[in-house]
Amino acid sequence: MAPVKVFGPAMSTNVARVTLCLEEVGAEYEVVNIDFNTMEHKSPEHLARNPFGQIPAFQDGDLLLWESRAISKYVLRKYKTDEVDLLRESNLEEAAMVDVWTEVDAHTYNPALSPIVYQCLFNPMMRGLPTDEKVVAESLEKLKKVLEVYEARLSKHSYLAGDFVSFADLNHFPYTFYFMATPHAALFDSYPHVKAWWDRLMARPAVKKIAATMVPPKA
Ligand SMILES: N[C@@H](CCC(=O)N[C@@H](CS)C(=O)NCC(=O)O)C(=O)O
Repeated sequence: MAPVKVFGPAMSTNVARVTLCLEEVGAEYEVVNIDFNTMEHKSPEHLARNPFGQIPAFQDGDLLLWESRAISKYVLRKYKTDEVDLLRESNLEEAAMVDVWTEVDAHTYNPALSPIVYQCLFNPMMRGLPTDEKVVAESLEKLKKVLEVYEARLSKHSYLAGDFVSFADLNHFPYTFYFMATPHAALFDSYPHVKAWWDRLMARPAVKKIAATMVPPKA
């Protein structure tokens, strides 16, 4: 059977979310680069894959999907085994906790952390824009409050949804990976349980493999 295809640059955070899930389940896949410089993401071919002209897009035979979290969940359901079950859908309560912390990543953690990544890394290194230190300072204050909640949670459980690694943890990988390349990475040292959780995630073979494809621009 032809491998599934992920469309988009491998270093993109939303692409990395999908490829990490594919690695975790051991699926065969191909990453097809989409060139933003030539506006390939707005080409008719790509708009047929994602009508919003964004990456990632995903193809499995006749099935075309977009939205990185929806694609990832498709992957985790399709390739689920007794050994690799990252959504925990056979257990109502565990699945609900996976959903809770997946939502926390999307709506609370990421909005606090990602502006720091944009200001310290993506804007200066990829767009030639200066770092807005006011945005960074405000975001750091927001992030500290979020990390206090994470510290309390992770002092009771080894992973966010419970004592098992899940999609909720994996979702945190792409932006946190880039955050660790900013001058503010040491912030995590103040939250020992969060730091230990992050180190556990980074030690996963699938995470190491995807991290190697991301290569953060030097701050
Ligand atoms: N919610 C979407 C966000 C996708 C997204 O924002 N992709 C960006 C790159 S990371 C993009 O394609 N930007 C180009 C554009 O919006 O025109 C997902 O998770 O897949």
